[in-house]
Amino acid sequence: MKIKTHNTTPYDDQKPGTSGLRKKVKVFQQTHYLENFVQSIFNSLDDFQGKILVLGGDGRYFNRQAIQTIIKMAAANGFGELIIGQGGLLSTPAASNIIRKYHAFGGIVLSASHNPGGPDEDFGIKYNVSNGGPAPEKFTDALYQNTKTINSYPIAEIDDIDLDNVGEMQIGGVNIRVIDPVADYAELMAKIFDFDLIKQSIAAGLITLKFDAMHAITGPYATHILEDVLGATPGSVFNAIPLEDFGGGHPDPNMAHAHELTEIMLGNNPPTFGAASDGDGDRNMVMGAHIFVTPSDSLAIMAANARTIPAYAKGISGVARSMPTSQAVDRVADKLGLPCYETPTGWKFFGNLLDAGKITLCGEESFGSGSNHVREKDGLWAVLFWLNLIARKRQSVEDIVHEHWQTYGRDIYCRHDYEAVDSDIANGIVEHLRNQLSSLPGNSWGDYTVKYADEFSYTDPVDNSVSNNQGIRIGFTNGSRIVFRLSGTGTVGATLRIYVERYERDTSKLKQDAQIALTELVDIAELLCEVKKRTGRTEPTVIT
Ligand code: VG1
Ligand code: CO
Repeated sequence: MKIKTHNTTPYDDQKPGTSGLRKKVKVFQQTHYLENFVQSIFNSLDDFQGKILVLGGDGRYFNRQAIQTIIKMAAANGFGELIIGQGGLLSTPAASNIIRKYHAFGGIVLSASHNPGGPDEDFGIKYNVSNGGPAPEKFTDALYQNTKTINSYPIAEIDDIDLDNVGEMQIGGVNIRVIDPVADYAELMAKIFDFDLIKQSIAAGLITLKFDAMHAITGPYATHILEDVLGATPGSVFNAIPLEDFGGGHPDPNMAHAHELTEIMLGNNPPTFGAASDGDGDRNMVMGAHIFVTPSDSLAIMAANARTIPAYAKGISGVARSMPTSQAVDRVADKLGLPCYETPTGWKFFGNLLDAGKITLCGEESFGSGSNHVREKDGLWAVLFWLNLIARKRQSVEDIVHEHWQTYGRDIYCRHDYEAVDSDIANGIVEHLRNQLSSLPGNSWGDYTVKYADEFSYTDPVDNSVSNNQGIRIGFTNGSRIVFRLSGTGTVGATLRIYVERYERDTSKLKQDAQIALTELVDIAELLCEVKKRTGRTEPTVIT
């Protein structure tokens, strides 16, 4: 195998965000841009010679080309074996599973997740470590330092690899395996859930379902598992063919972007269950007939009912949620006597807790939930969890949610996103909030009196690493909260996220409309952050 070394110069914008490096495709297409980042990953690793690297992506535009480059660089850097999803495809949770199952050294996942795809849209790249999870901050910080000094990279001068056929080949001492992206994942799901029971419930008509794959990676996974294995009517999975531009849409499973599913579920004669997933398959939206389940409630309901699922029948060790996620799961943990951890946003912070066995389930308000079965959030896993739960309880989604609220009270929740805000204005908003923190406690607006106001920082209970500046929290004496933070996954300007929640214990008021119930808090949020005033906008870009 002939190896060529290219000289290069650093780019100054390769700092990984919440979930890897995400940029416009055009940025990645600059000379040596992708190569610099990939080589900086390899330069941050020790002792990987001869070991296994997993490669796959969500199939968006530039995926195929990037994979070929990475194969040649991984071979030149000395990896012994590459395991690649057929067509260069692997959902994020499937990649995590493959890394774990085949004891790989790590994996590179190509995805910009819920961001749009296409020549003028987004691409992304992320490194996952040997536990199958996103590399921790310690690694991404070192990687960023390496991107600033990189001056060369080696690349193998070999032909492009045929990724369309499953098989194995040896190229210059490197073993290259192209595998079915779905098989290992489907096998894992069958071990976790009661497939026979779900199958019976579908056959008996207790469960009818629609799954919107949003022209993204879960199409083949969901079609195989839900239709072929579990017997859902053909066509239950729609938008099932992955497209490089996701059909022009945002592959983001919320009511704004998964509007086809939303119309079905809120319309006439809906099926009993509806779900959607995102670009790379790690997010999920769960709906029932005429009801949307907030991701924070979904996590709480899963925690409360974990014992109904075969893999968690013996109970769970603990739970975790990201800081802006509602406190619904905390109430379940409290009642069940389970430890509950509050982490910064991003799945990488759950890895240590899962590895140490401190938690079994975890989730985020951003339509992500998962368990110790892999080290990424997992969209289809959440869907199967709900199907298994419905089949066991023989109740509708609506009844399950309402019963949960009756027991625990309801954390009424919503998130307002202001996207593509001028970065200086966004930083000004954060600075303005920061300056108010010390004077806020004690201030009142109507029923809302500030109990605490701080900037979240996290000390990992396993390795004691500290992560500062993880968002601004304003807590009120009645248990309500407002959280502000800037997104770390956007590619244009800055995105301000405002998370609002209010706890309702009065059983006669549980079914209120969230937007109405949160009006006052949303007004207080504006008073504090002045996003409308400072940007001239009249409403958020997206409300979820
Ligand atoms: C967003 C979400 C966060 C999630 C991250 C990656 O990050 O808020 O909860 O972990 O996306 O999800 P941010 O920094 O933009 O708020 V995925 O499905 O895009 O990999
Ligand atoms: Co995703």
